[in-house]
Amino acid sequence: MQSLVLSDPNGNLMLLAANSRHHPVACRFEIPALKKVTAELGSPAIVVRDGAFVDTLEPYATRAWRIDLKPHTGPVTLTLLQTVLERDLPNPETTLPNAWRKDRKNVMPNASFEDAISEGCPDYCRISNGATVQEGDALFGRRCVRLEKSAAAGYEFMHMHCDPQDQKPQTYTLSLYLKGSRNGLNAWLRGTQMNPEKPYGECTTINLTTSWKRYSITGIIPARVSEAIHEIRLIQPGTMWVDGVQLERGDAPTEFEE
Ligand SMILES: [Ca+2]
Repeated sequence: MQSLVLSDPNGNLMLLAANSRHHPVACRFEIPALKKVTAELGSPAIVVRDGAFVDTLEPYATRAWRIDLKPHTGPVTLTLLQTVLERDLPNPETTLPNAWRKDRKNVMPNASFEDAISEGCPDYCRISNGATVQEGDALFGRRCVRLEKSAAAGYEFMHMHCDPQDQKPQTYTLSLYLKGSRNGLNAWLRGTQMNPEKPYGECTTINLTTSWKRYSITGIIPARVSEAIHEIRLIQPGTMWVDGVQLERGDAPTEFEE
């Protein structure tokens, strides 16, 4: 929270407050001589009690309050008490450099799409308009990603960002579980920085089934790679579900770890 009191030449006071972070903050403003607070911007009616008032500022909220003080002598202090509402804090994985979990077998963050700070979009991923996070019917945890392609041209996709920062080129295997709305539905899996000398990186075409099945590709990811995109595309009209993505060292997928 940032807060500031301004005054004009006539002594009128304005209290400004801004929440510069992505979580809500419950605030208590204590000003001993406080008589009245009038909201000028972005706040409901404020009740002053015992020289203090409270408000909860949503992420990136701004407030402006006109302040009236009782007669007083000497300087007046403003005390701002803040409580971060932790239930809304994002998963710390969202601040991973290079989106790489270097100490884990599965270096891919948010590997089963349980975290979605922006509603409908899994953290660390970029998705096309036909893709969304689905609540329920997941293979791991509560959520999976659903891609729905209409009969129109083009394709639906999800890009998963993860840049391994190994000192030397390293063999990795990318695996994930997929399910289709019909047997034979076509999908395409690739790693743009996996065997990057290939035109599309390492890739494979997949014929989906209507039950969850695991698919994988293996290749060498260069040292200290950047902009490594791991992509799954739905090429034909239909629906595809995705869960349990794993990027791990070695040339074969091992048991999935969240
Ligand atoms: Ca999941």
